[in-house]
Amino acid sequence: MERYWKRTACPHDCANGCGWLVETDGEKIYRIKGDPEHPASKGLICEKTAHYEHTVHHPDRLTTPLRRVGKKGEGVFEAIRWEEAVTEITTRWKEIIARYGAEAILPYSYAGCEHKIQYAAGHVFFDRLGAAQLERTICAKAQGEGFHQIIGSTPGVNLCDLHQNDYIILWGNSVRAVSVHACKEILEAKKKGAHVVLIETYETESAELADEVLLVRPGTDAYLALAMGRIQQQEGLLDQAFLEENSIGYKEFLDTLADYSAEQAEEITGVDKEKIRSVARGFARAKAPVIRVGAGVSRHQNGAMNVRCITAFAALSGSFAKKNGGISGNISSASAYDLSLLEPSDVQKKPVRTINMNQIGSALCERENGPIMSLYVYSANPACIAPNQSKILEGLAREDLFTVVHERFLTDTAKYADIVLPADMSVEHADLAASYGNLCIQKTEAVIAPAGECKSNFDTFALLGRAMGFEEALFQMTNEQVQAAILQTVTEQRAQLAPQEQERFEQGYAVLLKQPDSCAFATKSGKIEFLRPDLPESLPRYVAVERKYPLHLVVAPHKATLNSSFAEREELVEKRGRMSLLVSPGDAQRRGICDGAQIDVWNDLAHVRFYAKLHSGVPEGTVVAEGVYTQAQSINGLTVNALLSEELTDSGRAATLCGNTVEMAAISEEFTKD
Ligand SMILES: Nc1nc2c(c(=O)[nH]1)N[C@H]1C(S)=C(S)[C@@H](COP(=O)(O)OP(=O)(O)OC[C@H]3O[C@@H](n4cnc5c(=O)[nH]c(N)nc54)[C@H](O)[C@@H]3O)O[C@H]1N2
Ligand SMILES: Nc1nc2c(c(=O)[nH]1)N[C@H]1C(S)=C(S)[C@@H](COP(=O)(O)OP(=O)(O)OC[C@H]3O[C@@H](n4cnc5c(=O)[nH]c(N)nc54)[C@H](O)[C@@H]3O)O[C@H]1N2
Ligand SMILES: [Mo]
Repeated sequence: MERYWKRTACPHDCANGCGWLVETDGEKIYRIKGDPEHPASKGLICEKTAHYEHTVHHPDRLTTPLRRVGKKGEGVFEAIRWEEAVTEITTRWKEIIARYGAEAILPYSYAGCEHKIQYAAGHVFFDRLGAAQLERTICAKAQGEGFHQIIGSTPGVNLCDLHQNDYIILWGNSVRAVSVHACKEILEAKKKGAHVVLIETYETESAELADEVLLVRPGTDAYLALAMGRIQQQEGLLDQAFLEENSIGYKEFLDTLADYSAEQAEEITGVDKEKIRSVARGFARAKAPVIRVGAGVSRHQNGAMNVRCITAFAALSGSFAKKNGGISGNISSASAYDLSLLEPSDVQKKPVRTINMNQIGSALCERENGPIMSLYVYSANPACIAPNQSKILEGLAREDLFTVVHERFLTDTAKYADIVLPADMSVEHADLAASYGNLCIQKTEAVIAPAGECKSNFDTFALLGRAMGFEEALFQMTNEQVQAAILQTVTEQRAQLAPQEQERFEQGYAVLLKQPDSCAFATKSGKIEFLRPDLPESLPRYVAVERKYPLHLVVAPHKATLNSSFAEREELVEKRGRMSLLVSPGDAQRRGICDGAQIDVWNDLAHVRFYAKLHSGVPEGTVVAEGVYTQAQSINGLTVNALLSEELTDSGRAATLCGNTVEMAAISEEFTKD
């Protein structure tokens, strides 16, 4: 059959939102390449998706519904028909609703597919069912809150514009792992003389891009930011005119800066005070300064405050008014779509209980306030990615918990399911792509038919809705019809596109929305709000966090995989290597730990075994776990997530993934250096 290229977009949870061209004959995908006409990704794609045809046509893909015949977690299933699966699910749910009420049913989903229709596909269904609600805050909610408290929803700098900057701070952003495009933009900026600073907890690969590397004690960034503000204040580097015109409460804020000093900053953050002075000066004097803020700094007990303080620092020298200046990290093109069709309309008929997705382990194990009797997981893999893994596994193993998992592969979570439903992939359905690293939007359509009996999230909820007897029009629709219905409302952002751009969007090209003026702050006052008397913390300040164990555990993304996704791809998993903990040589030596040896790592939650990987770029007192591993890839059945607590951030009720502490020891009898 004749092969041709079709335009589509990467569906993964990643700020880049790359454009793809896929080679197909209408039945199979043969090759994937970057779409050179995508305004942000400009023809580049990452190593994970370069051979996405291997994921789409992987022999391990789930292609039929399954019923569990083995023990929970064992992964032994028999194939069943969709009708049987749907009957079993709806029968069990009706029984549970009659006995415990609908709030005993809990959906669990995140951004396995970032595209807007599949992401939100279950919201109306579970609202209609009256199920418990899930707070979807595992990722960057505290980061968002931190920005929101000072600059509102002002969209920041596009990743694809970083080539314009002459001073770039990568603040807790593992750009080499998570964004090939930003790297290219930064390299282009460097060719024109840009200065790049990396502020990190350890020397990531991104250090190769940096002229200066500042390694901080995790969670102390707010102090660093405010001390740099103090230095600018003392050295006359503040942009008073900008602050006067564009902010409120800056005088009150400046009054508090006397509490911060470079000397004390060195003590608290561990960064040399001369380096701190140099960055404070360099950022203020630059013509086009920008700070790319990653989510890592916000994944702490003081996480939203860290982001608020970094943003306050960016404001003091007027960076927002400079060329492509200010903050990058607060941008999203999702609001170009009116997604109200996929959101419950009458904001909850009666209030239902809410479960925070970071506390799923406790929620499943807790019985007193009415137990969760059924869990429906889609586009997520909680057994691997959520905090407090031991508790989650204990909950998932409950014999009386009816678990349904809609998945592409038999993940660790799916192994605990009573019923598994096969999910299709983005090249097999229509959807709407948006990004959280640039302002691109793109309409996608099915390139090939779904594998086997796979169904999209939306089609599955429509089927379940009809089977439950729900009569709403939404449950009678298909992906294509939902896409068309959403696009009928031309939002303000899409209306601003030039006619030829609107045409290109209709034809499936990615288009870039208009970037608003960087000083049109989307706050109540229209200005940067240093002073917020309505918040518990009225001004940005450093909040210290108590630590129990001597080593600070940081989790970080790995470039070869994406959270627990891509575990099916052996070549990527191999590149990543075995489950290791990056340890400073000093901390290792003090505990008699050799490079490559197995170690026991623990805190109040669990004992997890790792291979020690000595790394001179990890400061003493910090240990790092890159990547998300599966149980089969682990040594003792647990991964780093067993050491992460369910504690939530200061604002945003997000995960404190980087705010945990541990101790470690060598395992002498099982010394396995190789
Ligand atoms: N290859 C790959 N790409 C990915 C992902 C992946 O797993 N792999 N995950 C995707 C997802 S879901 C997301 S949300 C994004 C995340 O992308 P980013 O926002 O860039 O990454 P983070 O996970 O926030 O982690 C970035 C860095 O934060 C640092 N960090 C942690 N705590 C602190 C701190 O207190 N101070 C400072 N200065 N730094 C700190 C960590 O050391 C880490 O290197 O990437 C997406 N892209
Ligand atoms: N240790 C550690 N833990 C982490 C992180 C970390 O860096 N380190 N990162 C954290 C972050 S930032 C995030 S956002 C979360 C992410 O956590 P999750 O959102 O759970 O992300 P994934 O692990 O990628 O799992 C997504 C699952 O969705 C499935 N999927 C993909 N597309 C579809 C679809 O269209 N339909 C259905 N039904 N399923 C689909 C995939 O096969 C995959 O198994 O993890 C967090 N946990
Ligand atoms: Mo995330």
